[in-house]
Amino acid sequence: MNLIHFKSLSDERGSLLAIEGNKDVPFDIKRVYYIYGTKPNVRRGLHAHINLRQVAICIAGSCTILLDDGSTKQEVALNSPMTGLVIEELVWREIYDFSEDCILMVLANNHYDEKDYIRQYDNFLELANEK
Ligand code: T46
Repeated sequence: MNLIHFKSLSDERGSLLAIEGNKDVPFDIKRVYYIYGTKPNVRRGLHAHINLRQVAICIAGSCTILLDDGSTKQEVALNSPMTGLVIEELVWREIYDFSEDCILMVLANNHYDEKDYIRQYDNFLELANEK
């Protein structure tokens, strides 16, 4: 699992954390989205991407992300705005245990493309095992 620890700039006023593409994350940032207001017991994700790199940061609250590369499954608890989880291509992801106040921000290296999604787990396993 690849975690990035961002540097927070704090003073008597509070904190500021800046993230720059190709410096603090290992790619150019082309898209930012965030997931919030998640209802209880919801599971999101349940797909992989053919060609997309992302970094997920829980900027408020907490959630859990399961990463599955086709041979190994890892669960990661995210609960700090200073920690980014790198999610590479061809990794199945599921997100759950959202706290009520969770805001999960995701930085992506590509624009949104529905054709990039692998939504069937069997298809994912085939592609992951070919890799
Ligand atoms: C991922 C996990 C962590 C857009 O129009 N633009 C976007 O950039 C995104 C990400 C989504 N959408 C639309 C597509 C759906 O109609 O927003 C709706 C909800 O997206 P989705 O069901 O894919 O959301 P999640 O939480 O299951 O997955 C998202 C990302 O799609 C995915 O890439 O890795 O968050």
